Amino acid sequence: MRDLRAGADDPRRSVDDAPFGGGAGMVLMPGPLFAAVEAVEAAEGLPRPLLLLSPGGRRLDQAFAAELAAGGGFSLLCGRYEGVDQRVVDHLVDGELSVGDVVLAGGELPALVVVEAVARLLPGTLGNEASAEEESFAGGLLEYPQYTRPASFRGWTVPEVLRSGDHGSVARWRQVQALRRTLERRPDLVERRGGLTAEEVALLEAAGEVHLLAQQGYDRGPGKPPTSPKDARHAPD
Ligand code: 21W
Repeated sequence: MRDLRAGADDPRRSVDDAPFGGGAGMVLMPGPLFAAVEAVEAAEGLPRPLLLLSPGGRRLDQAFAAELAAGGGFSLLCGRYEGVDQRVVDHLVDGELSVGDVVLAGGELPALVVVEAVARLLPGTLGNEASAEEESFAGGLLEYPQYTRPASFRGWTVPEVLRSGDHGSVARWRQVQALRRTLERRPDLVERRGGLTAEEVALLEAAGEVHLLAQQGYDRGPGKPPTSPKDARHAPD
């Protein structure tokens, strides 16, 4: 924690000023930001990369969180107001990171998002070894729906298969649900992992999801090689 104003060089201890060229809002001045970062660097060392939270940065995703967790550390710098002087971007930080296409008032909450995403991947944190493992099994798909007691709540019942004790059927049902949800809500995630495998297409067909498969372009029928909606869309051309 550093007081930005400690690096101000005027009697008013200014850390921001109006943009050159005009326009609304204030811009964080380079002097106080360089001074704060260099003070930390000198006092305790500054783990790199130093990343600026910025709406124009690379979008944070799980793969980048995993990279940061596997690395030797990192540091975060947040802007406020309308942003920071471009010389901070060009000559002080190593990269820029955004948490998504939504406009916030500053980088503090995005920084906490980065810290939490990375922290839960570190060994021995939050007792989440099992859930991290389960996530990697899920292989880039959305999660299947979960239920706990009671088996009936206000007349809404838990799917029978989950109470059957048949672990194979439970696993298949969950995989079908995860595939269904992902195809419906986030087909981009399915594409990113290279489309559906022949086994996954067969599983969805066996579950009666032919309409969903056809709608998503997976309508070649069983016995064909792994396919993707992109291939199928281009097929009629
Ligand atoms: C919001 C800063 C808008 C700058 C001309 C040129 C950090 C953030 C932020 C903020 C602007 C992140 C301008 C998702 C976010 C953040 C504050 C626009 C004005 N005019 N991820 N530049 N969303 N936001 N700059 O808002 O600092 S990571």
